[in-house]
Amino acid sequence: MSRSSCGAIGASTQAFVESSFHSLASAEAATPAFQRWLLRDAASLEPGRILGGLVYGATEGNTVLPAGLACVPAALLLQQPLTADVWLAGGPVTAGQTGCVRWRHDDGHLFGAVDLEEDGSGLEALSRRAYADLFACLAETGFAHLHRLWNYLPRINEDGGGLERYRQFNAGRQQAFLDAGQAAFEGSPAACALGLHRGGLVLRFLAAKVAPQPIENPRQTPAWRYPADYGPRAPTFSRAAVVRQPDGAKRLFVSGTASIVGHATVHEGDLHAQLDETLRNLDAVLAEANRLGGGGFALAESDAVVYVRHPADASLLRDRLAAVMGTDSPFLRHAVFLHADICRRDLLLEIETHMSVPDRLAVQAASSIEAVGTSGTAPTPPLDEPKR
Ligand code: 3EB
Repeated sequence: MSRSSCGAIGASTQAFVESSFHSLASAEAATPAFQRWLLRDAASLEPGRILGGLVYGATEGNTVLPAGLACVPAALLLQQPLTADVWLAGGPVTAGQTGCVRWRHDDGHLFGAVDLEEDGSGLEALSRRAYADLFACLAETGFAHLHRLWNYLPRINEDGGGLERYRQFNAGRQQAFLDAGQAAFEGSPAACALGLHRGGLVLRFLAAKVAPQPIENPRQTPAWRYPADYGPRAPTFSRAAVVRQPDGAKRLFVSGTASIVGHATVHEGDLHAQLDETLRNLDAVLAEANRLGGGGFALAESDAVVYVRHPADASLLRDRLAAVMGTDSPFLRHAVFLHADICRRDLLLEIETHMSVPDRLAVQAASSIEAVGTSGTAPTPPLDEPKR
């Protein structure tokens, strides 16, 4: 099992304290935040501010990434600049490696990355091994709860010797969850799974010490309950996860969402109708997250990734999203469009998104205990300034 270098996650086998934040101004609230940045701005952050994150459009070799950031090696569409979802550190960062998993954590969060080339053992075995190491990493570091997983693999819709490669991946992933005694069905983490045209098996993940609240979509069969028509083992993910942080932030991670109603693909071959159905699914999952998670999440204010099977479709998708969401909405200004295969042949696009909002209940509780204290205003998300 060889490792393809992709990203700058700490690679030592021994854990070590990488930074101590001695020069971090106290005015910069220590609230760890997951924010979307232009890579060129993220690259000017002080070393040590970054816990982890994803760089969309970066590939091994084309960019030197700041420590902690890992690439998503897909082509950016629509001439977009390199963009990153950056997890800022809330304190000193410790980095290490467990098996094939490179990881970094502060007190509250762990970001991990796996990049594996296929070695002839088959994608099912490779996926099972990658996830076994991922769970070993969580056990070793004490970050018990997976909040979000990004899964990327090449030729996702191709046959892998009697079984579609996505289905092989699903088999290995689910088995690893079962092997590790992790929730493989109800309560599984938010995730996405896409086929990229570069890289091997690529996993990125966020884990923490607090449990996420899993969210399902009332319009869709839970993926972990998909019938065997979609493969011998079901995919292992929930439609979304809400996370209440002790620091008073509330986060929503919405899994990859596509034109699926119940468990069936709808609007085969119709790009506009697939987008509209995807938006209905996103609205439904946001409504469910608001109902179960205390409210405050708005799709038009979230940071999305739009995966597009045929690059020529990207501008149509952007125009339609602009009409629905507003050209000046944060959604439109921040959305990243990537070239990727969706995990069902008949799907033309998939959208995932996330956002952070103040947790009103936690903020009220904190202010009733302590009327004084540091300014709790979170830094403005960096992409709100420049017009794109
Ligand atoms: C779907 O709804 C579309 O296998 O982790 C979306 C999100 C999809 C996550 C995964 C797959 C995954 O079934 C595909």
